[in-house]
Amino acid sequence: MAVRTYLVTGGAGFIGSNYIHYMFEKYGDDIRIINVDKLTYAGNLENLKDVEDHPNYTFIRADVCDGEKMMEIFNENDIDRVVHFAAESHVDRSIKNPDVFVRTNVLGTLNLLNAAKAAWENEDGTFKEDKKFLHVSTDEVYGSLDDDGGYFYETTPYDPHSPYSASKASSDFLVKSYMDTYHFPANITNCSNNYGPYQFPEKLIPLMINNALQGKKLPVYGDGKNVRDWLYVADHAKGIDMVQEKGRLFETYNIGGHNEKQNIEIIYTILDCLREILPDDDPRKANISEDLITYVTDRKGHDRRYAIAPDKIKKEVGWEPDTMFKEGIRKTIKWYFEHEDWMKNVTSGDYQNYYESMYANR
Ligand code: NAD
Ligand code: TDX
Repeated sequence: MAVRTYLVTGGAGFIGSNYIHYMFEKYGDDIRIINVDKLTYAGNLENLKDVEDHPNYTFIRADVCDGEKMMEIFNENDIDRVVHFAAESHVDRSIKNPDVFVRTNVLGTLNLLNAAKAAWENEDGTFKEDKKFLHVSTDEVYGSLDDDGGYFYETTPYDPHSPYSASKASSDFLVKSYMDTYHFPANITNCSNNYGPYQFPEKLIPLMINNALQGKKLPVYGDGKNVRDWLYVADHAKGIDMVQEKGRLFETYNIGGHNEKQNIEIIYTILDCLREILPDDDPRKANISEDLITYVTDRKGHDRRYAIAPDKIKKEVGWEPDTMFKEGIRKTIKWYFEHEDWMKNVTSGDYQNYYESMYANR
């Protein structure tokens, strides 16, 4: 079997690094991975320490907004698959500073589409065989659901509310337009909220774990009853791979495991798990208390509820999650608890300024 070359963008981030681990574990030497990442605050090469010496792994530090560089990477490598994760991904940051979201998420995606199209298109406008582009998107593009029911299907009209989700929706439409106009060989996946190792502690789960371990307040937005549909990150990686190999080209697939939880439920679960996992003689155990829960001003435009209907990916591709929430959240908490140094490193430097600016007067 010929070795297949993957171009992964944003591979030093949370989901990208988990995806690279998943792929090397699954395919070993049968694949080559080129990871293109700008290393923003969210990108961390520590996440990939155990693959950095793999002979089939290459890291290139580059900005997806650098169109010439993207073309150069395609010219120098015979890329078979693109998996495009690179993005600004945090809703709260997008509310404070939307511009970089449009730049990276929209222009960056356009550059990659152009580079892949230039490399893969034949003179007659058809595309070379077995070349595929997968655009990693989110359920947030569909908007917000009511408390009392309904799901996001692939046919649900887009209705983004935050600058983040609007930029992701724009990038999805660009990919759709390349498929419709040029017959560009792509898929889009729209996944629900991920959790697991290597997630930057600006997002709900690692932020609450880190704060609880330090005895810091647990800031709950609004009434704490907003609902997210949580999926263990390795199951997302599996879904992406299955869609690329078994899905129909030009199709969108929603990825989610029917695991809706209110934010406040997640926080109680984290506190319970920490009490269970921490040894009695660990001084951090004394910090773990419901008294840390603090209700703060709500996020602007806060989407109420997300819930994915995964019927299509299940039926057409045969994907189902492997890790149920009870097991996944325990594994995740254990991972953060055992990787104190990772947390210390990512929360040094700019993180304190970020935290102050987001939470100090909330
Ligand atoms: P992340 O913020 O942890 O990682 C993003 C990565 O992209 C980082 O390594 C960063 O350095 C890199 N990056 C940012 N700007 C770049 C640029 N201009 N050029 C090159 N690299 C750049 O994000 P994540 O949570 O891993 O999300 C990955 C993708 O999955 C995003 O497209 C996001 O929209 C999507 N997604 C995330 C979730 C979730 O729950 N986290 C759910 C569904 C979809
Ligand atoms: O301090 C907090 N307090 C709080 O109550 C934080 C950081 C979050 N929240 C709430 C807001 C949301 O209702 O928790 C929920 C989850 O928040 P985030 O972790 O910021 O995720 P969300 O806004 O749902 O977006 C995530 O899922 C979809 C990812 O960040 C996106 O990249 C992905 O597309």
